[in-house]
Amino acid sequence: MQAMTHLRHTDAGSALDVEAVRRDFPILKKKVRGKPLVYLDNAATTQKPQQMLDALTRFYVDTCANIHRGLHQLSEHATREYEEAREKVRRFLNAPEAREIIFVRGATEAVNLVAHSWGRGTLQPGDEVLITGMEHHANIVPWQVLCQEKGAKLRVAPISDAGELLLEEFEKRLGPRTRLVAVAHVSNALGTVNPVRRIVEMAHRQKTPVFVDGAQAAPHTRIDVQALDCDFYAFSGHKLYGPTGVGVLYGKAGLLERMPPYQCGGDMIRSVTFEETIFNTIPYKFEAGTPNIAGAIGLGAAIDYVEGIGLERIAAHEHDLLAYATRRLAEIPGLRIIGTAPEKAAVISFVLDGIHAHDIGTILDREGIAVRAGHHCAQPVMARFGVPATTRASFAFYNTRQEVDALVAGIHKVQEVFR
Ligand code: 7TS
Repeated sequence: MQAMTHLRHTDAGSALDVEAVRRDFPILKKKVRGKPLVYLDNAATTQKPQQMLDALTRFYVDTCANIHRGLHQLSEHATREYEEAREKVRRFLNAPEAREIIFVRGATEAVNLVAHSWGRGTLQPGDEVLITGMEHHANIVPWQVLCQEKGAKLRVAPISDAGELLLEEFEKRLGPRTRLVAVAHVSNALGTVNPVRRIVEMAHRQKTPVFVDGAQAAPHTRIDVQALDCDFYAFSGHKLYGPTGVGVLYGKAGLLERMPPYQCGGDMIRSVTFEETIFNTIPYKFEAGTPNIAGAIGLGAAIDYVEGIGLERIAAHEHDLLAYATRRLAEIPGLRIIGTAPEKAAVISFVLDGIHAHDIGTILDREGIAVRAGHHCAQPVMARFGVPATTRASFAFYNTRQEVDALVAGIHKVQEVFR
């Protein structure tokens, strides 16, 4: 596997050879505004390794065909690769069965699928859905709309000043009417890692299923849906070094089997007459129409790539970057980090005294540094901390301490402009 070349055996064990991995990402050679690109917007989307791009090209050049229908060789080949990708995702999540893996458009579609299919069939007036105060809009709005339609109530467990979920408050809101808990594994705006295993234990004591939004977790840490015992888990391919337009919903087979289809059309049917349609079995019941075949295959290649490097090695490198960047940023006068939970992924949101995040983002861009500035689709988080927006640097395994230094130098420039 290619990633063996990325391991540098040192006395301290095998560390990630960042310069070698960087060579796998063509875009990282790019100059932006005449400066080397410093890409620190990985929570929005990650860059793509050549190995993944090659898998996409190979599909379109060598095996392009529709799946699950043609008897011809190309179609059989494409079907096999698509189903192999499903198996790669199953292994990646340690899901018990491949039929529990549904290919969707991304984390957002996964939430909407569960809200429509599970939610419409299950929620009654007076029921409750419990979320946390650190959710991305994608894990708020579908539940809010569902609750409004059903006369149910959306409840929110608050977070601390450090950006941690207040577990006792969460537990207080978990009652006999709670039909579902929906929680981010990792917050995109704060970086907080939620104690999902404990949350699931609490919810299951009430027989309440748990949906985990893993959009920001899957790229950074090993996921084991059996160890977590969550009922649903969702993530997006494009944040995991894969293509845009593909993502995954894992659901326990028993739940998925009881859920009605989310969309109707080809592949999700077994037989149709004008009087009646018999639906296909899972996972196909939830994959109406021609799916993103190339996307799924690309996602499979991205998973191969990430696993070749090793999630433990990725987490260790990113943890080092986070610790270094936190220390360097904390030294800057007038800078406040928003989100200081002890358990964090490599995301740093910050505000600067007297300077709007958009100005910071614009000036950093002139230095070739890409960060996100705004509310990060988490407006309730901004409201909780009393800020209109933050600037967010989010790291991937190809980032370096030198890039953190470039960010720090860029922030000093921003402060000079506004002095
Ligand atoms: N959930 C979380 C926690 C996210 O961070 C995001 C996207 C989503 C869901 C939605 O993912 P999608 O792939 O379906 O769009 N977060 C971000 C972000 O932080 N900056 O840009 C997108």
